[in-house]
Amino acid sequence: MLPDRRDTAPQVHTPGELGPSARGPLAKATNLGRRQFVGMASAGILGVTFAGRTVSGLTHALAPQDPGDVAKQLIVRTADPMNAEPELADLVQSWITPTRHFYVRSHAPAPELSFDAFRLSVEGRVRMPRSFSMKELTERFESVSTIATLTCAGNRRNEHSAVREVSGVQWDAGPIGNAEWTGIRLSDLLKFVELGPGAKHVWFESVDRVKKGDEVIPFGGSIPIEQAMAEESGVPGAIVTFQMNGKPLARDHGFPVRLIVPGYIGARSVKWVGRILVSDRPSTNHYLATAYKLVQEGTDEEWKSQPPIYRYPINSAICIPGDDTPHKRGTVRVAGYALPPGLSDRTISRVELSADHGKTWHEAELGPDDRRFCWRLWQASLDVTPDTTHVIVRAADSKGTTQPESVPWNLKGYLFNAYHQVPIKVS
Ligand SMILES: Nc1nc2c(c(=O)[nH]1)N[C@H]1C(S)=C(S)[C@@H](COP(=O)(O)O)O[C@H]1N2
Ligand SMILES: [Mo]
Repeated sequence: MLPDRRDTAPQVHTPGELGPSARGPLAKATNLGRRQFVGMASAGILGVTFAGRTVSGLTHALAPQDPGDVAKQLIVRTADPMNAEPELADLVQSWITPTRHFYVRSHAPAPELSFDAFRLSVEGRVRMPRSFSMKELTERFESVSTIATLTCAGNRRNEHSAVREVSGVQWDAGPIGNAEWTGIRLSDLLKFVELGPGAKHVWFESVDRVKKGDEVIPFGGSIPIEQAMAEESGVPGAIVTFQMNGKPLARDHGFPVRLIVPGYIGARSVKWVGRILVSDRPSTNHYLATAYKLVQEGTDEEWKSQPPIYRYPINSAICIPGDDTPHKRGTVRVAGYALPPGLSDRTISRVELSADHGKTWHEAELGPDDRRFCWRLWQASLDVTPDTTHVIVRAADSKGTTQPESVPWNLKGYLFNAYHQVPIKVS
């Protein structure tokens, strides 16, 4: 079978939409000057308003006056389906990412669902398969809140593309965000229906409809049962989530219900989940069985033999400075984020910067919020000279794991986590 090229299909934006000096849809947000952003906003490219939903969940609740509405401030990479990321300088203004600056990554248009009518079924290798209304889910089980970073496996794909063109949404370093997620433990739901023999993987299936050639399939995936049942220091392995940052999920983020799997790539956090199926094997859904793998050539053999990506690796990015304004010799304020690998025993313990092509490294000041499964913000006053052409960042975690200096190219442009660098002009 041929590998899926669905999320590598040509994008709807024409180069002109991003402005004359941008390199078409591949242009890095950081290359766009302030004036251009304002221009884009007035042209409707930024500041796009997405309709959120209230818990009443009325499908007609689309008007901007609805309380759940979220006015997004994002750079739209593709509008249909919606794929958008924040300007990097906006991304690191706060440890909790406000929903308006939280990226959206959707493979198909967001379905319009009613809170009152929606049902989630739990079936497969369970003793009491059944479906739940949203009211039952929210009222019958204990409510839990967890802060966790969600990151797309395609974060920084544009850097893979700089080596050798990778098709797909040309993400800069913005499809990542740290939010508070409120819902119920997946483990509580599974305990309620009682796991049967051979329960090894938990599949999630969305009610969205992704066009794939002649077929229409739901987005889906699965996680191992150990992850579904895990709970470490109060962080559940997976949360059946209704709220983001204290508000009902916006439609683009999965209203009325999605999964959040702390430590796993964003693709495993299935939005608009309508079916949970317990199985003795990993999901056969395209997005688990075929996509989201690291392959070089893309032969049938390679797609089959590679394992699905579950956890994300350590990463970091410079978000400020994010434009090409020239700096004077002296100190420059540099800021960004660092993400520990998606493992329960890791946090970020060191972030280093270089302004001299990696000859010397300067330690950045780490932000106070230091939590497992969460990014850490950092900043520094870095000395720059006229010899400085780039600022480079690299992070290390609490077990001494560091970022690789470079990473092998892969066909889909996933998990780019080499040292991040931004160009800087010093006069
Ligand atoms: N149903 C559904 N769930 C989905 C997706 C999707 O396209 N459809 N995209 C996934 C991917 S690739 C990512 S990175 C995250 C993005 O979540 P967000 O849009 O809320 O930021 O959702 C995941 N869940
Ligand atoms: Mo993703």
